[in-house]
Amino acid sequence: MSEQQERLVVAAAIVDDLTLPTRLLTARRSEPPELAGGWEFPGGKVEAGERPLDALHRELREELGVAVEVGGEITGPLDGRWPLGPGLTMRLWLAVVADGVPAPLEDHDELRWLGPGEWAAVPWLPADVAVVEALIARCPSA
Ligand code: 9L3
Ligand code: MG
Repeated sequence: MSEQQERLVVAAAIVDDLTLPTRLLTARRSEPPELAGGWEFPGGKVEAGERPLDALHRELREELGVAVEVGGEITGPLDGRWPLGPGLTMRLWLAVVADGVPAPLEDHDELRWLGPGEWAAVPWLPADVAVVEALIARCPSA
């Protein structure tokens, strides 16, 4: 697969506070069957012609019913992106809820706020584990 055909996924680490986060929102996937039961950072694929941050706001509105304020990006090892699998990479930003109360409207069957010391305490999707570790390292109050 050529570089141009790589699909980009965007996701958010939704926290309670952008400066000193102590709580992190995680979402349990309900589909597809091979990913169901795994916890993830909510988000999804960027559509053709869509800007990554526009896609992030769209996905969070669709999946959780919230508007967010986006903070800093948590960059990964692939030119800032995180590897997800063949032909798929992810960009991820810190965010806080600006409007609405998160609810599992689409693709998830449960949401959970993880408190200090709990951020790694759910079975994250394998691809998200390295991101959680980077996030914990960056947030001393996690
Ligand atoms: N994925 C992995 N971790 C995440 C997200 C949002 C997505 N935090 C993977 C799961 C799917 C693919 O990326 O294989 C596309 O995600 P979606 O559009 O089905 O949410
Ligand atoms: Mg999604």
